[in-house]
Amino acid sequence: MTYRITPDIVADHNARHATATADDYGALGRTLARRHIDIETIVGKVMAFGVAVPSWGVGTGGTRFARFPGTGEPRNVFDKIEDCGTIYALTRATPAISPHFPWDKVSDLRALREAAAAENLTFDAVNSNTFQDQAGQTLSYKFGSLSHTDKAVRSLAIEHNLECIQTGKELGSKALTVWIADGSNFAGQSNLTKAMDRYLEAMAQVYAGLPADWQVFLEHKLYEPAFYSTVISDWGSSFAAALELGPKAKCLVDLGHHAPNVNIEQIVARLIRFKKLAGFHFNDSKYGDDDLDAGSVEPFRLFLVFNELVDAANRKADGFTPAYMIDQSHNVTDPVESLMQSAIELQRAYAQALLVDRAALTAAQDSNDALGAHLEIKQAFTTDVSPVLAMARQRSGGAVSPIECYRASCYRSHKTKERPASGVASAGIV
Ligand code: PSV
Ligand code: MN
Repeated sequence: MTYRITPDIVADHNARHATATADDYGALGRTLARRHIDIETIVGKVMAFGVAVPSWGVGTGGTRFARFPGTGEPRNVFDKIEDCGTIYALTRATPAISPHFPWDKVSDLRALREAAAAENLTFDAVNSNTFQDQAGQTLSYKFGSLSHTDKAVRSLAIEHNLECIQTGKELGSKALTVWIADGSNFAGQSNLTKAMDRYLEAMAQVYAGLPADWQVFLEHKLYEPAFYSTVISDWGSSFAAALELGPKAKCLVDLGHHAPNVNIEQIVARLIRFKKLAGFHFNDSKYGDDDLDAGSVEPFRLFLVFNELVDAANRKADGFTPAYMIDQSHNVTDPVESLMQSAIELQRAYAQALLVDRAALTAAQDSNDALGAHLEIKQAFTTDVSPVLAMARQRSGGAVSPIECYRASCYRSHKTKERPASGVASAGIV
């Protein structure tokens, strides 16, 4: 039997905080009531919010220089599921896990399903990996995968994606996320048009393998590992590809995959408008695809993204069913702590966006009251919604203060004993 943070540990923790939780909730409830907002409605919506945890996020990440593994790291996908279960037990915000293949490949998929079910987790979108060569792979992705000049390499990449769909079907997933690292490092190295043609032809074959109730999420990224051009570099390329592929293809927005200072919330609004928003890979960044914790650098930008999402949900925008996933690399923190905090920050941005007085905002926008409109969203953003989040967690069986509860439980020390270091130094990033 491995160590678990049991419901009674959480209940004891919550009992110790009970007076403060109720007090703070009451005070915020009165503040919001003056603004004609019912705090109970907000709590209900926060309780219904869920974001998938990436299986690759629970291990320590790294940069291209080094990786500094922590102790008690997950050694395999079953340990990863256990950590995801812990994150869910404490936050109640992360009911699903987004697997990555072949990293999470096992022969016994039933065991995987059962392990997830035992943690009350379901499987979200499956991610394919054609950005690395696997052991024993005879053809290489060094010069690309789905857009490679060699048909045989393209076929290998197509096969891998089709296999991911098969695996996902058995796990209960409903979507495949495709991010390709294809691109070029030198001006002139690649024919930019032909590379796109080859990608579309290959993706059409992946698309043809989607079950009726599945979607494929196209994930664009400006650069890295290709540094001169990238085949699916931006939302325009992604959108055009999704249009050409068909209605099951949509565009996934990884918050770190844009040019500096680009207006991501406007991209989100555009994709919603044209019914092509697949969902998100949430993270935060200062310079590029930094994969820092959601809300840790630019919480206002995160809020503005959620402002668009709440706006779309309120007007019941056609085709609006975004999938929420986290995609981060935890280099200097305990990944379980980072993922819990990130999930909380996503809930925070969501709750703040729910506080926007939409009628007042519309009135200000329509009368060209620029500052008045800005103040409407600023008032929502500057409201401390922590009591709402704490109450949502408490009511759904989570911990009022997940990181405090986690640290007090000494979960990581227990895992350090249970999961002895393998001694295998793994370089590189996730
Ligand atoms: C690429 O940088 C990316 O964002 C894609 O989602 C990958 O699947 C993921 O990171 C993990 O490396
Ligand atoms: Mn991503």
